[in-house]
Amino acid sequence: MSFVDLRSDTVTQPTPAMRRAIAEAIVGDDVYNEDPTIHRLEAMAAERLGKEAALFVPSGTMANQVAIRVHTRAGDELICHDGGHPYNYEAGAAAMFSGVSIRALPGDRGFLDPDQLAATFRPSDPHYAPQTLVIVEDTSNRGGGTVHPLALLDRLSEVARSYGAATHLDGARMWNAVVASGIPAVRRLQGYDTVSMCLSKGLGAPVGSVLAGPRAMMERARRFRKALGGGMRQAGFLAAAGVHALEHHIDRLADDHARAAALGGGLAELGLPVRPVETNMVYVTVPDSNAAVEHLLHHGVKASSVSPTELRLVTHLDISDAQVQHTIQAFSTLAG
Ligand code: TLP
Repeated sequence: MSFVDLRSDTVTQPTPAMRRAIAEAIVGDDVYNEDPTIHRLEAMAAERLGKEAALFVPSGTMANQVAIRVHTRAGDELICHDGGHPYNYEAGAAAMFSGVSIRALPGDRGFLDPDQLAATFRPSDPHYAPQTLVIVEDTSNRGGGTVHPLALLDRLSEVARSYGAATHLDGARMWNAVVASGIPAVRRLQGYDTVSMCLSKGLGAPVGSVLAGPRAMMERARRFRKALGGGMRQAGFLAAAGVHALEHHIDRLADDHARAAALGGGLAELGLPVRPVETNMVYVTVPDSNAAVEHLLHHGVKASSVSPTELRLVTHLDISDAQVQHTIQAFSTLAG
């Protein structure tokens, strides 16, 4: 049975064209800094993100962790949303590798509140951990695939800077935010020192993320990437998929957004509470999420349970209009 897999946008298969790009990649040993395809990807990413330099890493988690290590010292505190990825889904790595604690703040739709952020900063005092880093996630995954308004993005980075903290944007799905908002990436990211961007989510590459920022910081980041085991030798095969993704799979994210909107609309028509759909994620409330996952599986649909009463469904490159309709159909028997 072939499933409609809506668990995440990480589940995509490389397209035939992407597979050709991978097969034909010219590669070299990247630990010697000699892989031309990685150099190409890093140059492209730096340019498109409006940063001086970029570094190819195996995962979004490593991109975030290398960024945290670059911006902080052991004993520091970083601030992020309480739904933020480093706080919830990175296996405690910020404590493990950087020795930092995390202060997690609540906020609607996955957004930090600038006033609350400002109020969170404490004076310099031997009692307090230095608060040296603020992480903003755009789109916000747990917030509902939500897109920060530009003024909020700018304001949050200004507040952080005014208290002397560095800023990192977890842009695992930043291209979804760019496409949904119509605001260029360089502008959206302007206030942030570093940015992580995933090639393996909506963009459809099998592996890989990029961290971008000031050149000197990226040179230090290269050392931390090595320390974490992320020096990958002839990884140009993976970077080739990333180059292909940046060239061909950004504009089409609008299709994923349209399909998520159609799916959300269809589920709402069935009477299920659905959070407003902003990008490629649909969060729907059900009476019992584990039972719903089982029911959907039985009808050929894979979904993620994110709480006892909520499911997450994510559209991506391998989801068609017909599969959206099939999914609504599968929910209709659940609702009935
Ligand atoms: N998110 C995954 C799960 O880990 C939850 C998903 O299916 O959404 N930042 C954000 C905002 C993410 O959503 C993710 C992955 C990451 C970082 C980490 O990326 P990877 O999986 O490449 O380490």
